[in-house]
Amino acid sequence: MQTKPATILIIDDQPATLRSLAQTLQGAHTILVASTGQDALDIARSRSPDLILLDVMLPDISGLDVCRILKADPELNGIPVIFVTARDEAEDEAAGLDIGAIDYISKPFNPPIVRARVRNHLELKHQRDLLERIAMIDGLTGVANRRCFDRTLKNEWRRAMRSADPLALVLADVDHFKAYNDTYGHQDGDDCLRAIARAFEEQTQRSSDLVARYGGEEFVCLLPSTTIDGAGQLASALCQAVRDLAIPHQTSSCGTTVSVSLGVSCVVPHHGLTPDDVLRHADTLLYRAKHAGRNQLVI
Ligand code: GH3
Ligand code: MG
Ligand code: MG
Ligand code: MG
Repeated sequence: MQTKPATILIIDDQPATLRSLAQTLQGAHTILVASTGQDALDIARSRSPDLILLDVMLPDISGLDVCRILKADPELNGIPVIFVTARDEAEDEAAGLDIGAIDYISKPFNPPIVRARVRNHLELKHQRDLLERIAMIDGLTGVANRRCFDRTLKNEWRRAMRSADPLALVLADVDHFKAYNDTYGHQDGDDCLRAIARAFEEQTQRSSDLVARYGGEEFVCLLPSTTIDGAGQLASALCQAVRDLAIPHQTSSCGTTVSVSLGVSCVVPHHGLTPDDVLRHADTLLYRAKHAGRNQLVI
């Protein structure tokens, strides 16, 4: 069942219909209302509702076009749209469902049926959101996984390109981790990765920073709006935080405890450069840190 209260956006140009729909659904939900297509789109963008009830005939943009715009927007197309309309011909309903609406309710509507359909669609949305969150988390360490990192990098890249802000990356690889597993066993190896992930999360302070497990014993920190100096300071803190864990590693060539090597890269994204270029650069620097003796960072 639905756990947290849902936010529902109701769009209709008739004040009486808006009122009766809001009354039908009030109680367990936060209700937002709009009477034009443009307002609806603005509110959808700023409030990301869990569900949209959409009239077809509106004074500015038709409800069908509002739905098309929502479904074409990668950040909004996950919001289920239910048409609530006086246009009750079969072809109208088919057209609405064809452009991506999840359901179609004819006016005059029956309040208990509206409530039941809304409840069912909210429950499905809740389950989908849950699955999506699980699909973004690394099962071993609980930090973001590679899929989440790739997606966030793409979004942050676009954002940084628009704002001409620097975007920094820190790539970290555990030193002599094969030897660690061979000496202490895979179970301790897993514990070690969990401890490093936790330490990295503790060091990254900004809500926009992302720590992800990039691969086996590699982690990556994505740092939006961060200069190379800022990223270097964080990388240095990460390196120290792993030393401070003081996890014994007797078969390491670069100390007696577990350590990491890091590559730090920072760019202001522009055309002609791709996220892969920055990752490759960080990887090259990480490789240099390994060759320079490990347990250190290279910028
Ligand atoms: P280097 O200092 O050059 O990075 O040496 P390394 O031994 O860390 O590098 P290598 O790539 O040879 O070995 C990586 C090791 O990480 C091998 C692999 O078994 C281990 N590893 C990868 N994923 C996991 C995991 O999920 N759990 C455990 N316990 N070990 C893992
Ligand atoms: Mg209307
Ligand atoms: Mg590695
Ligand atoms: Mg390694």
